[in-house]
Amino acid sequence: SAGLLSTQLDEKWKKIWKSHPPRADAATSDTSKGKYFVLSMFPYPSGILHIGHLRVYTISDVLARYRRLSGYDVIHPMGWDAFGLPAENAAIERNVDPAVWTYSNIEKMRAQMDIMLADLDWDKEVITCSPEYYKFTQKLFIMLYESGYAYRKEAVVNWDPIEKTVLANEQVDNEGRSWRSGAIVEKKKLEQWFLAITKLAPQLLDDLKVLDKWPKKVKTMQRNWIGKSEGAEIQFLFNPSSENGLISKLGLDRVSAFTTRPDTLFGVDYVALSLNHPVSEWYSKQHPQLAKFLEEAKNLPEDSKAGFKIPGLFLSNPLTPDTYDIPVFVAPYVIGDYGHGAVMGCPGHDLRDNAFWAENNPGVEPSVVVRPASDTVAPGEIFAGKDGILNEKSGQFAGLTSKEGGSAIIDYVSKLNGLASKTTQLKLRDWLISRQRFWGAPIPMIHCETDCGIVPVPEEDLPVLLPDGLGAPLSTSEEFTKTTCPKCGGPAHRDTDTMDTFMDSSWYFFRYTDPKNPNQLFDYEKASTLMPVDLYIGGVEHAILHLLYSRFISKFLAETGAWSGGDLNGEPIKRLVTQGMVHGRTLIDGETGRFLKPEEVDESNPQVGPIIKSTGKVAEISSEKMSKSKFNGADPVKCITSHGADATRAHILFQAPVSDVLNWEEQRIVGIERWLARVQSAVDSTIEKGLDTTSELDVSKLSAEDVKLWNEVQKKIEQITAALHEDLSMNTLISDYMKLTRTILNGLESPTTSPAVLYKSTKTLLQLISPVTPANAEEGWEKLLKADGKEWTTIFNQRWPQPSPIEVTIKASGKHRIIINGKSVFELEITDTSISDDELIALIRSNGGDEHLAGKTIKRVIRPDGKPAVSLIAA
Ligand code: ANZ
Ligand code: ZN
Repeated sequence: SAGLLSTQLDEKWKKIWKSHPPRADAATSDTSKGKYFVLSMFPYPSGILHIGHLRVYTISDVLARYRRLSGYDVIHPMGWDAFGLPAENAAIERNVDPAVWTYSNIEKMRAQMDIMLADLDWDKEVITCSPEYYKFTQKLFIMLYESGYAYRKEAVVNWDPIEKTVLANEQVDNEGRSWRSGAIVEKKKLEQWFLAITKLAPQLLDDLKVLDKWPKKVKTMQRNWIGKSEGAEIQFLFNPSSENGLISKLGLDRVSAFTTRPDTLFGVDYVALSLNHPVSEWYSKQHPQLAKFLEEAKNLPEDSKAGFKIPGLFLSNPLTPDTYDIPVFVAPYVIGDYGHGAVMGCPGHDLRDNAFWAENNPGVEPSVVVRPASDTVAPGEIFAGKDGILNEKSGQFAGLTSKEGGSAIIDYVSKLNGLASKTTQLKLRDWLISRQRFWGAPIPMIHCETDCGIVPVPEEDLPVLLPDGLGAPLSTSEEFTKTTCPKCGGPAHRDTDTMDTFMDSSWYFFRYTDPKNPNQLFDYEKASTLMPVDLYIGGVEHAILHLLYSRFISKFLAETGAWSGGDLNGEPIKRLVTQGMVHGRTLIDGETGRFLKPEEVDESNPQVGPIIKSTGKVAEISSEKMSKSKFNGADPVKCITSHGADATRAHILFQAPVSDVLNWEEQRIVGIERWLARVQSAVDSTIEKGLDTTSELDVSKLSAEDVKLWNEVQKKIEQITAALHEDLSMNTLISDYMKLTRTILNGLESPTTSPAVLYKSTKTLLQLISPVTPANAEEGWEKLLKADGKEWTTIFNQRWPQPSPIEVTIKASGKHRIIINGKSVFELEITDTSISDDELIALIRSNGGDEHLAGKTIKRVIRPDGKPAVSLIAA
């Protein structure tokens, strides 16, 4: 029978599932295995479901459906990361309310997820820009504030001159460009809100150890981001008799510097200060030239060699406390908020210091205090290795290795005058969350104009609603800004910053556990039962920030007792899978390098490849990140409308392992379509053969072929289950489906296989494919039930198949071939054909099998029907 087209199948089953939700039947649903939380990174509602979304949501949908079928109480929610710049820009450009724009996009994308047959818990949906949600983002902020994790600080911030907003350090790339606009970021000083993520840095670092189901690569990225350096803090004193006035005016009598190389202390030729170091700032008031330098240097890159020598100012090296001979520079290469914002300059051993020294003290030889352990340094070069030997300039420490020498010097100085001590430093900075933008959660703080300072908005007044507006910053709305102080009732104004959208996404998975709670972020019990997330799937581009912020907030929430913290020290995610990018098939004119539109080539002859219509030459094909300018984008919805959701889902899983780049080639979907047609024809032939729905198989009546088919099906159950349960090898999953379908079709063609085995095998096939191709599975299932004279009930109320291989007793006595893990190892006389498995294993072991089975356990004993052989599967 021709059956329905795949696209018609989608429609048919979508409709039926709407009125008979496949999960409504709580009575039959067995959730004995406990909860399973499958989370996929929620999308930004751009309005278009792109191919990357299709990939991630297919993976999560398949795994959620599989877990549900296996008896887990699954939560598989969806939501929208709905605040952020694009809505605001759309508002400004097109004069539409960002809320209207966002909600209509959400509407469109929900429908697109429906088209892909994603089975989502829509009753748990969260939308971060809805007041019901951001009320609690605001409450979370106040909780952080009240626990001392949120504070205000004047800071030099990264200013994106195009987007006109402050950016977090993380949003600026190595070249100093904004991740948003690509513009070179400027430095500006503003009062900002920070979250003290560094307070939890030790835990964030240590607990990477408990995340044994995270990709190594992601953990390494997080570790490097936190960037813990072991080293020392060294203090350089000002001459107390000098007249620089620092001591009296600022209470400053020293400069502290962090170093990872205390072994180079004898080689300090200068000290350099950051532009905003208190000493730099104080001196800039005395020296107009320095003030001018600071102004200019602000916008210089961090690798600039510029410097300003503070005239007449000298420090002493703690090794020689009374000699004030170290000059002091102000230099943009010193980072203001790393270490102490000061560097002990060792131009003899550090490349950056060397470049700086050469620029600012041309011709003056740097001090060299360490030599390489083995070879020598070429003339004109410096030794910057960390594994040298201290030379004769290092006095009593000469001859020690860098490591020993560094420790010995710290010990010595700390005893001598306490001016050195061991410390560690982090690269991680506190999280700057203030944004001067409109489309975000307003920071729920009030600035009293009388005496109360900064006061949190009382809980009963939350949420602080965004005013209606078309994207202008909140500071421009007097109606929003003007308020009264909750403490004294006097005049006050609201904080006009909104929160970084990473704040919205740092806790959304908690909200899924209790999405409608009107009073709290979530209920303690609910979150403590459902968290941590068992499996999180998303793009590797979120490996650092989103995941680090989520870990921080989750640990904070555990610390404040909002949830139990689970069994992973408050970690929110047990297992993480980062799916690879989807690349598009890109056509290039080899002569000009020009990207070609699909309509510019003739692809009617697959043998020759795509011919460029205008030149008659063959176009080059490559696979590249999808972009409009390369005409290589793919529209998932279009693919689904022409091939059906099932085929599209299977295709995207089949093309590459989940973590690899996937080269999207739509025409290859024909292989999947052929397979799905074979599945339906297996169902049809099973019915044509005459249904035998006997529930118990009578093993003694089975033919050798029956047993073979049966056991192959069982093996596939095992492999497919492993792929879905633990390995997440979704591409081999699809090839296993294809092999199993072949096996069953072969069985159907054979005259000696029995209908009972075929019926059970076909049923099993449908169940196994149901997570990936739900409409085809349901269609086949309905056909089988109908042929059996039964009413349809959904295949999703069935339990996941369990393998039960048939073991057949040895029928012939005499010499048997012994096969271990597929390899024939020796021959053995077996006379007792009714020998038990255990006796048989003992017999094989004692007759030379031990050698082949050393350290292994026997997983399975197979006695092929009627053949003089025994096969052992051992691991
Ligand atoms: C002396 C020295 C000698 C250094 C030498 C290195 C090599 P990591 O490993 O990244 O932590 N440093 C310290 N504070 C700084 C700041 N605020 N801005 C720029 N550089 C700073 O780097 C630590 C090293 O970076 C420190 O060790 C210091 O230079 C520099 F042969 O001290 B070192
Ligand atoms: Zn007040």
